Amino acid sequence: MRLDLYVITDSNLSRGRSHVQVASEAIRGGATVIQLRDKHAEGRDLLETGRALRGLTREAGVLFIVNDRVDVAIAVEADGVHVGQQDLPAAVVRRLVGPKMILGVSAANVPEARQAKADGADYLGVGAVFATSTKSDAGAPVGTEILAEIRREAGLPLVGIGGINMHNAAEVIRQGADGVAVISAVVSAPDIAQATAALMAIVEEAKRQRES
Ligand code: TZP
Ligand code: MG
Repeated sequence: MRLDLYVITDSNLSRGRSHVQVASEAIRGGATVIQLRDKHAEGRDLLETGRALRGLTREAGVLFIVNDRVDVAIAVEADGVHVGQQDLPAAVVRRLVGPKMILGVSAANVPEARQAKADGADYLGVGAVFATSTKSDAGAPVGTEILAEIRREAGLPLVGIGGINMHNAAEVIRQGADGVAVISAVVSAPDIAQATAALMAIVEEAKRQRES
């Protein structure tokens, strides 16, 4: 599971570009994971979009995760599904999707991370690391130090999420994240592929430094 640069689509922040356009540009720029996230789409539209993204990601060898919608994730044969603390409980989702599908869970602290692991999570999305206006209920920023703590305590791969951009992504990696998950830094950029590639270069360089 290569979590290095996890791009989450959001059609409200994409300057009119569709999920498919955003995803294909992000893939071109080197994203390693694409997550389909749409809080407003009707099931039928989401299914159609999910099928299109499944095709694109499969062709590119990029992981494809569906946010919240377990039913859509199963129907389009996504690689995984991601749930937050207010969605269906991770243990229930694990039973629904079976042992093979990747299960991602959002965690803001050590108890949530431990519970997610016990419930069968494969990776964690930890945040919001920094302040963000993208998600209105993201809560107070948790900062970067918690990343190392959660990694130690839960022992699961993790991505930092929330307010991550070119200026702070390296710090997230230095603190022990396996990757960064972003919406606005990529999806709202004038050139999505270029923004993805620039962020990817920062993540890779921070990983090299961490390992040397
Ligand atoms: N979960 C926690 S913060 C967040 C989500 C979905 C929003 C991330 O968006 P951005 O624009 O990268 O801050
Ligand atoms: Mg959710």
